[in-house]
Amino acid sequence: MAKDSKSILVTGAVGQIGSELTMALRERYGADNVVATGRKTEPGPELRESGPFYFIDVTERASLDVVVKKHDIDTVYHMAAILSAVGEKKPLLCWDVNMNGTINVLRAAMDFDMNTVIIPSSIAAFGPETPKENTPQETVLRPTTMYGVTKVAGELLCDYYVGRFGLDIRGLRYPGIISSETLPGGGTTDYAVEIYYKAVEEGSYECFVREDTRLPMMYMPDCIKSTIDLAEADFENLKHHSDFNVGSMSFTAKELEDSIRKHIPDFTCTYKPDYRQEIADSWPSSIDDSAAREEWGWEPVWDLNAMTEDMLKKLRRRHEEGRLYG
Ligand code: AKB
Repeated sequence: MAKDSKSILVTGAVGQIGSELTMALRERYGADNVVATGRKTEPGPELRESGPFYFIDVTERASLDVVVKKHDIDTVYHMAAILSAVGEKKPLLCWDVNMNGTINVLRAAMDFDMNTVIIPSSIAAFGPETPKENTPQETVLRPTTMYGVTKVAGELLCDYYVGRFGLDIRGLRYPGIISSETLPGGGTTDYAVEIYYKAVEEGSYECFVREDTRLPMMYMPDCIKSTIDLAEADFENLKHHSDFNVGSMSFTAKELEDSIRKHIPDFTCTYKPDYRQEIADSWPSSIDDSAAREEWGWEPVWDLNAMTEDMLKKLRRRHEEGRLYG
């Protein structure tokens, strides 16, 4: 993204990643230059009061255009999406929001001559036939979830827009994202966030995947860093565009439980897999992110133990202040 970029729009700004990304972008580019948007959920006071906020529906092009025109938007971070677990309950909604939302953002970017569009993908683009360990950048993309189908189609659509129309689009395949500010909504990797909240609140957690489930994960500060680093990379250096693998850490649910127990010795976790187990089993265990490292210098900072210490410190403070859930 051009460093002199003047007006940024974030869709899905009330969500788990969008809420922290918006605040990081406001800090970096100036609060008035970062327009936050959400569909229905009320933003918290920090998001609402620190800069412009609008309710829009990304599936309705007109509602997007109003804000783009009003703020002369030149960069979009398109974070609005239906995630994997809700996507399996409501596949048509998932298709509608993820595909029509994406094409609307791309068309607006063309029509309003924008500089840059960031559209995240996910490890959900992979499927059971993909190599599980150290999953390569270029590999089999045959997901078995609707969310995954929309992520593969979205990557292809974005790369098509880059090649056909010369639009500057960038995207990363996020692993499960763990954070302490806004709860995730409707993903398969949500257990890796919920476990911390329940550990602090109740000292126990019932996990919806098996204890040996190993998935790639990332702590929010690295997620924000990867997103902004990619957005600011020189376009000329990028051979890939919409589908960068980004790795950080991989651990089993049991290893996560053990890392929490180092700080809360009485913490107990039981395992009761539900329909999300099959989704988790279809995804990689670890990711080869050498393309991201080579093309834009990606390097994660956080590991499991450092993340656990930080998460528990933050959530304990919030719990003491009586606002664990915001
Ligand atoms: C989900 O679990 O659906 C998301 C993802 C890995 O994209 N967190």
